Formats: sequence, C-alpha cells, structure tokens
Amino acid sequence: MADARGRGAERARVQDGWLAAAAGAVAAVLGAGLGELSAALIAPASSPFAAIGGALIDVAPSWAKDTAIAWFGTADKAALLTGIALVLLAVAAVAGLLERRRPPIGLAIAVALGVVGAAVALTRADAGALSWLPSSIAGATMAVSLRMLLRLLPATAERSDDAPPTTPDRPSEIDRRRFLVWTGGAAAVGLVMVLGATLVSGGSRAVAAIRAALRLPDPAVAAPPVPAGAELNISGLADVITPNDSFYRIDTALVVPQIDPADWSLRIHGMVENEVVLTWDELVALPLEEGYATMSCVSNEVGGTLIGNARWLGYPIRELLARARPMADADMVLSRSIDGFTASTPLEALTDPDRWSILAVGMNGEPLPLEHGFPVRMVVPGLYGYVSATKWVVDLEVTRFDRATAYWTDRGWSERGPVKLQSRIDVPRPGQGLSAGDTVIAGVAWQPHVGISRVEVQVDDGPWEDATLATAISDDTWVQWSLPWRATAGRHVLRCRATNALGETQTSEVVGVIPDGATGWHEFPVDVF
Ligand SMILES: Nc1nc2c(c(=O)[nH]1)N[C@H]1C(S)=C(S)[C@@H](COP(=O)(O)O)O[C@H]1N2
Ligand SMILES: [Mo]
Repeated sequence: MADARGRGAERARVQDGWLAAAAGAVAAVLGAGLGELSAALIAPASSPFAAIGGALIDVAPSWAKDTAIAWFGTADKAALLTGIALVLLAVAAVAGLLERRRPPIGLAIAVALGVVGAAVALTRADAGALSWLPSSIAGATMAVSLRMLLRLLPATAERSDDAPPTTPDRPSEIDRRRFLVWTGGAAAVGLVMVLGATLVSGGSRAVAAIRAALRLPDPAVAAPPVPAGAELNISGLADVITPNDSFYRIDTALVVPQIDPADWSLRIHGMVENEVVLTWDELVALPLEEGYATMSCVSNEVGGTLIGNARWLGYPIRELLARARPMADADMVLSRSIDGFTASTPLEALTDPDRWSILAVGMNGEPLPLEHGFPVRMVVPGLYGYVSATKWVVDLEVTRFDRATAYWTDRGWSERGPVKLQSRIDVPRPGQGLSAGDTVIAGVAWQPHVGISRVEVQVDDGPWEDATLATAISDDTWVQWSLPWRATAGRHVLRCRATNALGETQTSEVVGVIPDGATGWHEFPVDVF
C-alpha cells in the first residue's frame, strides 16, 4: 500500500515536472510574441530574434557559416531562426521546471534572457535608441506569465505528502484542467502575436511600397540589347540573364534593411582632399549607365549556383572618387552598409577607367529588390561579392589595406578577391538518368572582367573536345556553351574546363572556397540507359 502510494506520488511528480516545463515554454512563446510585436512597431531590427540571430551570425566562426551556407544555401537564415527558437523553448522549459522546484531560478532565467536580448540589440550596428525595449518586454512578459501559469498548477503530490494522510495525493482534476486551459490559451495568444509581428514587419510595407512606386530615370548610356545567340535556350541551362527573383542572395542581414531613398545618402570620406556627400536625388540626376555584369560569391563551390548575371543601372564610382580626390598613398575603399557590413575594395579597381565599377540603383529594369540592396549597392565586375558588392551602401571610406579591415577579411577570408576562372555543366544534371542517343552537354563559363575564349568537355577518358561558345554579352559576363553528345549506355563521367581571354586554362587543382574561392574542374557521373 505504502509502496503503491509512493509510486503514485512519483508519477504525479513527473507529471507535475512536465506541466511546469510546458508552462515555461508557453511563457517564452508569450514573451517572444509580445517582444516581436513591440519590435515590429518600434524598430524591426531590434526584434529579439533578429538581434540575437544577427549577433550569432557575426560571432559565428567562419566554418559554421560556411557549413550553414553549404547545408541550407539561401535558407540559412530560416534554419538559424528555427534553431534559436528551439534552443529558447528548451531553455524556457528548464526555467519552468526550476521555477516550480527551486523558485526563483526560473524567474531569474527569464529576466536574464531579456537582459541578454536587450544588451545584444543595443550592440547591433543599426541599433536605435529604443533597441533594448522589445527584449526587455519579452523577458518581463515571460517572467510574469511563468509565475501566473505556475500558480494555476495544482499542488504537487510531494507537497501533499506533508499533509495529513487523509488528504488525497492526486492533484485536483479541476485545477489541472484550469491550468491546461490557461496554458493552451496563452500559447495561442503568443503564436498569434508572433504571426502578427511577421505580418507587420515582414511585409515592411512602407519601403516596399516606395520601391514599387519608384520610377528610375532612363539611362544616359543604354546597354546594348543582349546579342542574338547569347541565349542558347537549352532547357536546364542557366538563363544568360538571371531573373531578379532567382538571383542568389547572400548576406548577413537577418532583417532586410529598410531604406527610404529620400533618407539615403552616401558619404565619401577618409583619405580624400574633398569630402563628398551624395543624396538619392543627386545620384539619379547624374548620367546613369546601363550594362551587364556577372556577380558571384566566394563561397560558390565548383559546380555551385551562387552566381548570377544581371543588367545593372548605375553610376561609375570612379567619377565620384574623382570628385573626392583620393590621396596618393590611399589603396583601398572600405564600403559600409547601413547594417554595419563592410567590404574592402582595392582603390584601383574603383578608379580604373577600364573597369565598370558602379553604384547600382537598378537591376534588370527595376529598382534593386530590397534584398539585393535597395536603394543603392556596389557592383564591381571581376571581384567576388564579399570584397566589392556592398548592398544598402551608405559610406565609402578611402583608406589603406594596412589601416583597415572588413567584415569577411576579419574572419579569415583573403584580402583580395578576384573572381577565379570557372565553368559549370548545367545539362545534364549530376546523377540524372539519360536515354542513349543524341543529346547535348551544356553549361556556363566565367571570369568576369577577363572573358572566356574556350570551353572544353571530356567524357570519361576520351579526348578534350571544344564546346561551342554562345555569343558573349561582354567580358564582364558569363557565357553559355554547348556540345552535342552521342550518349552510349553505361555510366559516364563528364567534366569541363574553360580557358580565359588571356589564354590561361582552368586549373584541375581542387581547392576549397576558403580563403579566396574554389578551383578545380566540374565533373560528375551520369547514367545512360
Ligand atoms: N550589406 C551587405 N552587402 C553584401 C553582403 C552582406 O552580407 N551585407 N554580402 C556580400 C556577398 S558575400 C555577396 S556574394 C554579395 C551577394 O549579393 P546578392 O545577395 O545580391 O546576390 O553581396 C555582398 N554584399
Ligand atoms: Mo559572398
């Protein structure tokens, strides 16, 4: 009898622990909900999730970021937010349990979460005066709701053990039901608030609407039309012009910066004789030029898709630097995004009359999409994005490589980032099954600012065969290529290599993306039936 009662009490205690943990998790959902909602109304970038996620991105070791990009690609941010939410729920569940068994440890954890969130939000580059508020609201809400929910939890078997033996040691059913109703209700309210917050801020209606209504001026120098013969129209082959909505996106911005062009200005300063400030109206009043350039990410693996080609509209940075008059011993321009990201670009790449380095405002006939840098970004043909393509750019500091470093160079990536000669097979796909007979092998090859003169394809150990190059748009863009192939049954390995306009052929040496871009030939097997 005593034994059975002991077991019953133990079961009640375990169940009580689970309920307390659930109360902790629900309190966190409520706190997160109110925190996110207040952030959406006060300052989107200071949302507790955005601040902590952003800080994690910045402090994460490079290998973690590279793994995230390799595993999740452009879904890396969704994966990060999911991870943060899961960790938060786990910590909150422990806080609930501890608050039940060892008060006020759970409350202390809730308060600490709020304080950490607030402190992190304040350290962010885009922190405003009220950045600390949403996380503080979240922490306080979590603490208060945890206390209230736990008070609804019926007394434990353990406690009733101290009571006279006539007291039933089973928690009251009615109390338990009341607890579940309140906890469930609180969870629902919290989730609705999180959803509401995403609706309010996620749409970022204001700037998106401004962008939608914006009309860019016609270029003073229009791009020539894409030459006939630049697009081979082979199904599965990357379009020669990448549509904006499928252009790869890589950045450290968890919340896309929201800049009203009316508030935008660019300051050019540092080692210059004449500081320059340029407003949006002044920029778009300049004779804008249109042209094509291929942009790629240093994290693009051999065969990878972190590359795209667009028609950009912008103004040459060399003209603006000429106004600022850099000092003779300057050799670098540190560009800065409104969210604190920086890139270090060789000054000569920006002043070179033969390189079309621009402040871009348009992409494929539209204002820049918000996630591609609206309203203004840099584009420098021939340099990887991390050393040149600053989005949401607001500041250019003329300086020296031995005086300043940038976001990725601080994290072990190379100071210089010229794009390496590369080629990729798009058709057929790796692992794709093919029927024997006449088919085609096709892909793209690039070394922006240098140009491509030749692409060769090898099947198994056969001879290298010259692919037919499509018409290049320019030396700043990638070029499509294709080669007819009579496929015979069996497994075949396909590989390709490009030669640039200088006559250099792509090295077969396999090098990973760190610290300055991958090399090696794209090769993979296909099965022919
Ligand atoms: N503000 C800002 N600009 C940025 C980055 C960033 O993280 N923040 N990433 C750079 C990198 S690494 C690349 S490859 C390109 C990608 O530009 P896209 O997202 O428009 O393709 O943007 C560059 N500009
Ligand atoms: Mo990149």
